Amino acid sequence: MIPGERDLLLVVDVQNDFLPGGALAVPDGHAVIDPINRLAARFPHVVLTQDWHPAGHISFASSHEGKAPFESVELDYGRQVLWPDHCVQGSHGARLSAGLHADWAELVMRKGYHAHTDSYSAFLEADRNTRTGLDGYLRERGFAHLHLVGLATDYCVLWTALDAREAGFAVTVIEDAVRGIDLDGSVERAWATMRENGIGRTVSGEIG
Ligand code: VGL
Ligand code: ZN
Repeated sequence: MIPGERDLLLVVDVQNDFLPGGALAVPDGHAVIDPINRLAARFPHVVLTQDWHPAGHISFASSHEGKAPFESVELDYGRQVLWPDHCVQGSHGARLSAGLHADWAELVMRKGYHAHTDSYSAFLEADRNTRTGLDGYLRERGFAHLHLVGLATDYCVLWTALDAREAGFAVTVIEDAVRGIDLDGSVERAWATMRENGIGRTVSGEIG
């Protein structure tokens, strides 16, 4: 497949905190960087997402008395996994990896900036009601097919893929350019859910 004008490479959350040494390091997370750089060089259009939480964010275990990271709580919008403090606005951990070479990216879409709502998805926050505006932006730009890469397979990539599909885009996840956190088999479940929802799966060698 050769990327054209209606194809977009959507690079999810390739930030220091999700990479080795980061606050919420995804196992083997650094392995996505080389394939993403190769892909980014092939796509005429690239958009990046950036998890961008205020200090004291509701998704942080430290914001909930007696709770530890990777436990969960029931919030008004449903169940929320609690994470170590990560991707705090302006911090080193929140920065996009310096190893990422995609200077021609046309938009950096920040998400998760509302103190009381998380947002794994780059389209729709965890209340499943507040929209980020990305759908309108991509539609206005005329993109039809989103090719997803980045971190993490079972959280931000999964939810972004599902909401992109729901919004009517064709969606393909590039498996060697994603890695997951994998809490209780969540990576396996993520791939199954994506398959059931018509999301394609390919490898980076098929592109370019
Ligand atoms: C993510 C957990 C918390 C992700 C972001 O990028 O997948 N996961 N915040
Ligand atoms: Zn987050």
